Amino acid sequence: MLYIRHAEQIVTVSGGSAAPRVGAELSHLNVIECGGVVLEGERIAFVGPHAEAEAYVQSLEFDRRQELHILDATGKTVIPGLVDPHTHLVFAGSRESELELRLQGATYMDILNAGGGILRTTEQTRQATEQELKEAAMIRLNRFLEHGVTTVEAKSGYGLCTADELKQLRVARALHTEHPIELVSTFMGAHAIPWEYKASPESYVQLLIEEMIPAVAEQQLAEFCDVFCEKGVFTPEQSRAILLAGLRHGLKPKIHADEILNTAGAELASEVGAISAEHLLCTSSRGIEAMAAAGVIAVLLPGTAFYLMARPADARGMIDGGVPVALSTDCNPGSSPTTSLPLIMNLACLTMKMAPAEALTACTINAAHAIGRADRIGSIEVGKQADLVILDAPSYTFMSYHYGVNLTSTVIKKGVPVVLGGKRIRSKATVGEVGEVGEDSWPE
Ligand code: IZC
Ligand code: ZN
Repeated sequence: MLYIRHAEQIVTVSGGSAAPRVGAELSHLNVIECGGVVLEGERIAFVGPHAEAEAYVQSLEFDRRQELHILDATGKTVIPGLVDPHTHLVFAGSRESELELRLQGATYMDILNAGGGILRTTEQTRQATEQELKEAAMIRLNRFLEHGVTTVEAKSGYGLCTADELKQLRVARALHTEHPIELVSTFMGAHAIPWEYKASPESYVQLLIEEMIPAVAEQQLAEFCDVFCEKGVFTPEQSRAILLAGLRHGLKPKIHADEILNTAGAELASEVGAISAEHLLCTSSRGIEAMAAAGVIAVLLPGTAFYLMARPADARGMIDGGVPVALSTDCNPGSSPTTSLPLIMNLACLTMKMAPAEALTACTINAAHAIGRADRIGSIEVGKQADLVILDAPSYTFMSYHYGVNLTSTVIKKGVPVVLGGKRIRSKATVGEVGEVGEDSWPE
């Protein structure tokens, strides 16, 4: 057992597991000022004010008290482990030259149309072995973990042929078992039209529908199916056909919508019953209304808008219009090469005028809803999985106040400390090993 004792603040984000939070609910964090959390195995056994936590611990039977390890959190803040619901985690190579091209005036789409961008990463990913892809993604996952992220969604989409899409998804599955971070996989073969289908994009759509989606579903390599619905990539009609094919095979729809231009992607997400629509930089008020009516979660990526020097999404219009909002890094080698979800929270506040409380909800319980995991993660509640972060700060507001600074002190995944003093301690720790890191003594 692990007792996180005497925290300045515990931000539980509790009471939102049934449905994603909308409107004013995004600000309801249910903060306990001065409290404790007790973890038993992989679960949260108790959370409450300090005096009650002490009493709970005192009430434990002698044997269980003997095996209690203590992490003193005086002056610190406990938050749920952060959840990143949109990443392109598994890829080979890098695209640093595109930054310079864009600074000279080229656009993201210019670069893609010239065979760079996603197609460049596809070339490199096709050439990489599973082991090489795994090692590269492992480094990114380690950085995510050091920033307090304990669950990550990972999309394929740099294979763009059956064999290499399956390869990417197998790497994600292997990482899920080998790394403390949990991965949730999305099939995104519809990320770009590969060069060999440039003259016949419809044939690629057919390949997606008839071969790739059935193979992914049969091998149970993904839960979701995503499409880059954008002018010059997949049309709304193609996107609809792909997402409906995914649905027929049990893959829930997600959609990259209205990122560069408004193609009514938000409306399409609502029509097909997508769990989430992502980006939404150019979504119209009609799109916002459609998403609110259908309960589609808006996964906003202010880091991508920042990095592409574009106007960010209308987060306020969405929150005030009743759309549940989540946030993500969009970690990818072209438009958002970052693993810092706390930086995304800063950007959400400073470029989209989200309040610090809204940003935290958007990176915890609403992000968990966006990947269908809110029953298990995203808040600090008894019975939920013990995924927690201890910040080196007296209040959660410091996460949005400091920027470009990592305040993550301790990360606990499934009840096991995996980051201590800001450093990863081991990739697969066991609870039995915790003694060496805590006070390991019983408070009288
Ligand atoms: O590799 O450019 N927008 N897909 C859609 C991306 C960005 C990732 C990339
Ligand atoms: Zn993306």
